[in-house]
Amino acid sequence: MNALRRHRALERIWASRPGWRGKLTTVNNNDIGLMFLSLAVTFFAVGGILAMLIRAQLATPRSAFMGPDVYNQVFTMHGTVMMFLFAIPLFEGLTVYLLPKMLGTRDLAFPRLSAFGFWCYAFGGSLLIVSLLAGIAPESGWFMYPPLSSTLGSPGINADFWLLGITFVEISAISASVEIVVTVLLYRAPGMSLDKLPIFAWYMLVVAVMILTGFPPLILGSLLLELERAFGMPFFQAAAGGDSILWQHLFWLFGHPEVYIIFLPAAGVVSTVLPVMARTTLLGYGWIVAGAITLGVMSFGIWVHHMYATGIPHMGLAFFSAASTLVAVPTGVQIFAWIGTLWKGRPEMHLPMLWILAFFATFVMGGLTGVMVAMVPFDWQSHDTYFVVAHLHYVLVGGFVFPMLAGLYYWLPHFTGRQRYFKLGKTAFWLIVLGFHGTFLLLHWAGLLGMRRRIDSIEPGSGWELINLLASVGGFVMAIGFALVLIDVGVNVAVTVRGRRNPWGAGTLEWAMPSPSPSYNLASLPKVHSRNPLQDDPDLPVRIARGEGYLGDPGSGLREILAVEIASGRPSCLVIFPTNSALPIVMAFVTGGIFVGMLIKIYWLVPLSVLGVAALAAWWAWSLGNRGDLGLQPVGHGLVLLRASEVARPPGWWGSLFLLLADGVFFGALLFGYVFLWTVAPNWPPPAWLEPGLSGPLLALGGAVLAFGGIRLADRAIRCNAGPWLGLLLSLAGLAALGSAAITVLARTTHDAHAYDATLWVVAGYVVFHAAVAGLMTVFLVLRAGAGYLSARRIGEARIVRLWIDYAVAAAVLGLGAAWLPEVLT
Ligand SMILES: [Cu+2]
Repeated sequence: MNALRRHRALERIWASRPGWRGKLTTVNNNDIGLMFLSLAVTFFAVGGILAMLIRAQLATPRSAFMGPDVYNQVFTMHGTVMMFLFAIPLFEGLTVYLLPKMLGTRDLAFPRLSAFGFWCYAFGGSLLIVSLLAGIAPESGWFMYPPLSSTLGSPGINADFWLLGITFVEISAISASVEIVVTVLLYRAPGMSLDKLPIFAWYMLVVAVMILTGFPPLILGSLLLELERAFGMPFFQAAAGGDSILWQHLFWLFGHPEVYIIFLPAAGVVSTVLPVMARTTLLGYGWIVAGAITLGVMSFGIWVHHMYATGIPHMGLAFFSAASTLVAVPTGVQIFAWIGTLWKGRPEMHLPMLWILAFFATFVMGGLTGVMVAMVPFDWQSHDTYFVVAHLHYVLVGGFVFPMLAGLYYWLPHFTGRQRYFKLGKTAFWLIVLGFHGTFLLLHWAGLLGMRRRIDSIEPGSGWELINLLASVGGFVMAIGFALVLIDVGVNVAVTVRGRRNPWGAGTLEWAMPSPSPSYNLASLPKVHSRNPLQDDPDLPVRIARGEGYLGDPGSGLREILAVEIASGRPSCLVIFPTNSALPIVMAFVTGGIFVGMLIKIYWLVPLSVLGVAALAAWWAWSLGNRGDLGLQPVGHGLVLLRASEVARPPGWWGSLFLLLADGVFFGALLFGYVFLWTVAPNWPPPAWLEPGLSGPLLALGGAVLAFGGIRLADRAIRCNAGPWLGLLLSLAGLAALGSAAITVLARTTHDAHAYDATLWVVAGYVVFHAAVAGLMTVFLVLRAGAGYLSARRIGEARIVRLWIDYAVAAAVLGLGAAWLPEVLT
């Protein structure tokens, strides 16, 4: 078979349906990546317009351009759109598009989950835009502190849009992260051991794990605040045993790691682009990986530096101040490695290189003001002033937007396969960089002169007028620059001539395919021997296209892909990917019912939508797997492998594991909140502790033993090719008992009397929910066993269900134990 016929055959297997309808049913990483990127850029434009409105309002003293109500919505939405609807989705889009290519594989793990994530983002984001257009947008600032965001400070529907819309969007961040982790761990070109990973993939792995551990506290916080607003459960009301500071903890437990979640993908772009621009290899690969991991871990220990002004004990202040300054060390390691790379190479001043230099200058300045605000006495002076606003824009624009522009111009030839001739890029570069510093360098001084953030007008005679006028001019210059970038890229996509395949002479595998890339990415999977396969073997693209790698024979008509062993990169099994489907968009739409039901207070829609999602998920999962043992399959070069459905730990098991990691962090944050209120909140202890009684603990204990033991009995039966019915039945009974034990807790408390009762409601509700999920999965397993999908070899599904049952048992023991503990102790 020649290269062209192979290309046509693979396109038939992997391509999306033509036209816009194809976009609704696509599960292909190229389409979904581009959809993510275009939507994120659209939101960037929205956020940018909002920024221009802010600068227009503040350009002159006592401006009548906007009233305070509108202004509150505008600055809240500017921050919200930029952080949640632009920065994170842009990173997701870039990763969905590039990661499989760089890893030398054909698609991202769980393609339908990618599509589901995208539609959740699109629907959730639109919800927020609707609120903006209707003039009922969130107005409490992008970090939504109660009581300003509770019914007291924001009685309308505004804050609900934020809490529900952002949580909806965050489903896409969680699902993208699960995919990214599993892709980096399992889906790579054969031979790509962990020490040969492209540096970009290391960064993405760290970021994805950070999202899985950093986003759940915010999802919890949003849920609690929404429950307080909708049902009067007083988590954040001091009079009823709540504490508004709890929100700040939950928010910044997310919010500080978020800063690094935004910075690290950009650092990944810099580490990828810089060596190519300097015509050399990256200096200190191991050090950079260690630096990124350290930064990821440390970022979870410093959230309190956003809360110095809330009356934290002095010991705590000293600890968090020291920890915050320490973060400069792993960041410094990366910066020195980059400088060293420049030093040993011969840098060429192409546009991506210019943007990296702008990043260096800006980000280092933002880092230094970061060390300043890490100091408690200085922070007390500058807290909530424009100094902090300027600092965060240096870090986020300098540390994210500039590197992403480097990445845009670096990968543009790959995205479009065309040559640039309309060279607006350099003009845009100077407008953006000068405009940016013109705006935000000056605003540091406004902050030091006492200008508070979020004020809707400045007074004549305050001494801030000239600074603000110049800052507004700078802001508009920057906006013109961004408009030029958009025009430049648009022209490049539309009219120019075809370019060379690898114009920069890069060594990573995304340049080993035609550009723009075909739907299947690689016609065959190469064997990898180093970090820069293309530099070792310039003929690699031709040999890949000729089908000389693995899976070069498209004869099966299926979407075939190889999974590898995590550390060594040796091929471990053959995975068949699902084809185009409308299921993801339908499921995202039904998921939307949960949020819209809460938003417009049609509460019956919520459980109905949850049931709908469960039914769709079951339908989704039913289509996987096979009814008979297929045995070893040839994948090329004489290698034979089992199908993923016939190994004990299929990719779905790993996906469940990392999803449960996020779930566990959510639950951990909930227990943290419980302990926090218990020890810190005024108006504790509550009027009475919950009495365990006898029936609840007995049910829980028996349930835990039955559920845990039952699934193991079933597992053994499946391995012996016997019927798993008894074990599954015992497991089901056990899960029912666990759920009932949690219901006894609900029955003994009233949800809105005290923050204590409200917390118990959420804890018990969490236990009931997980017992129900594990129970439904067990029923699913019963049906699958009956239909012949399980065998001694096809045990993977049972192992996935076992994971969820074990988690439900652990959550029940911990949660119910925490509910009954205080009464036992007193
Ligand atoms: Cu921070």
